[in-house]
Amino acid sequence: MTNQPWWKKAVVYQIYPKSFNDTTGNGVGDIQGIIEKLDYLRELGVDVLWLTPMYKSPQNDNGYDISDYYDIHDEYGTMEDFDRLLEETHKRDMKLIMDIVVNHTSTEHEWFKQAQQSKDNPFRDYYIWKAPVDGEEPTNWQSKFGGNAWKYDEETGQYYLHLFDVTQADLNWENDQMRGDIYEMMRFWAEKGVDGFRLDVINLISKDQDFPNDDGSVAPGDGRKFYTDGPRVHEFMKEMHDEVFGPHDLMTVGEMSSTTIDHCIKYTAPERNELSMTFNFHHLKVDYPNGQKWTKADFDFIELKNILSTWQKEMNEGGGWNALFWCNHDQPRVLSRFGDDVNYPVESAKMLATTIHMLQGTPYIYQGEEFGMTNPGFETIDRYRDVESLNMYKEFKAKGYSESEIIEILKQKSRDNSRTPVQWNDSENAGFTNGTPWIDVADNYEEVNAEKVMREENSVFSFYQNLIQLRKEYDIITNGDYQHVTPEDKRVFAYVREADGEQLLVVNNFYGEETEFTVPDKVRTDENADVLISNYEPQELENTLHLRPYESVVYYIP
Ligand code: TEU
Repeated sequence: MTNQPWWKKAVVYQIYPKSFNDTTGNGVGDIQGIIEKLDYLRELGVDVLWLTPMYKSPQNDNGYDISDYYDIHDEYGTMEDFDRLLEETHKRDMKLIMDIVVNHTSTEHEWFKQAQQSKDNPFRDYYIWKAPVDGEEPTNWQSKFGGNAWKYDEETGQYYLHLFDVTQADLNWENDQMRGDIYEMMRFWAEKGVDGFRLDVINLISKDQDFPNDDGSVAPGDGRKFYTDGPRVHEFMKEMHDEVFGPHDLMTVGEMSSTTIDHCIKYTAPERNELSMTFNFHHLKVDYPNGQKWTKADFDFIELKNILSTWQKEMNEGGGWNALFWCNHDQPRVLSRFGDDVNYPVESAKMLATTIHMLQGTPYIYQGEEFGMTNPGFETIDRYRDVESLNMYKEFKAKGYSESEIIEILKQKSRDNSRTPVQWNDSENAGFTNGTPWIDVADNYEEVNAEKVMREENSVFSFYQNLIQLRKEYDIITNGDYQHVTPEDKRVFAYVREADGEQLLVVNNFYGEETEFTVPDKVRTDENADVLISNYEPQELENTLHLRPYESVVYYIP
């Protein structure tokens, strides 16, 4: 394939610096710690590293609350360290993308401090301020972290909007000068040589300027329809592209909260000049019964397959491009969520990896996923750290839930699940730190750690290496059409990819019981089929396949 952007065949690795590798002993990961692990990442075979925010920040939301876009947070190191990280990454033929948070800043950002001083301060209009309505909040919109999304400022008698934490004030994208300052900041990083950006909740930046109350048709005070994929969002994305991404030839991935396929096609269709690709979360809400995250629930397997399949098909038809992922720093560990981390940790980790890596799009691996990290199962509230978990705990206590009911939910759903330190080896604190880690290491680090896994044959790590290489070798993984062939099957998720007369059959048993799979007629079983990868001793392609627990197998039919 000529003229194809390089990132269509790339695999990205997400680093959550706070939990990655600590070299100073302060219990928090740092830039030097990332540099130490670059050879490991090179060995895995990933092309791009995405770093979650490392800018100066009071860390109320672990760096998604930025107080200075032009500086590095002290605990992580200095700008010189960052420059060296960039250089060392490039030396190893990998690229580096930064996380850019421009829906909001920390209330400790200089702009907000200025804005708070008076109604006529030149920075006032960089944020969204409203007078009280009947002595109360201007709208009933809820913050994503709980409570009303407006905070009253005593000094100036108005409310400011915060869709997330009260210390994360939403920026006013209607303000031209603010937008200009943001683009200038992005150019600062691009000129340093970073290869792209992951853009935090970028589809929330354009708000309905009428600021209506929500009628509660989805959930009380939901509010999302007034700012999700809002009125001017595509105009802003195009502007950002023309001002920054285009001239610097950047790879960009937008994090899209509660978005639609139509919008994601618009964000990513090349001729529209907005973004390279988008993350959406619909497939990660299949264990949110009635849209409720905070309930302990099994996942809906049929729903999971159908959502992934619809996105595959329609994004392809519309000329859009998906970012593929199971996990990030906001999600529980996928092995604990959709696999079996007790009885079949290795088989199910590999099966899940195959499922996502054989789809069309750009795959993302979240730190530790490549050797099978799990949820830590923290049993007491003092082990949880995330602002969202702690707010939920308070809210549910007030609603009358018992301690154990709340813990059971947090154990399954909390964002802390994926934020425990990376388990490098079986020494104290899993080799993450010589000090006291900011969040506890999961208890299973002696059985599950990178060093141990890398010594084993047929490990989860080597399986990921193989999947990454297959994407490089077989164009069909990048370009093939997609067809889901098991919409009703209660155990199997199988799909067929096709391009230029070639076929790829991807078969995954999502359960711990044996099952049978009848190969659909369209798949040419009479031809010589190669097994590209499997998590068991490979079986030949027959009309009926007997699948072992969590068995996963990919056939290539030339
Ligand atoms: O997350 C956006 C977001 O809406 C979520 O994934 C959110 O964490 C989830 O709905 C809560 O259940 C991004 C970042 O990835 C996240 O870490 C930040 O906290 C958030 O934006 C605010 O910047």
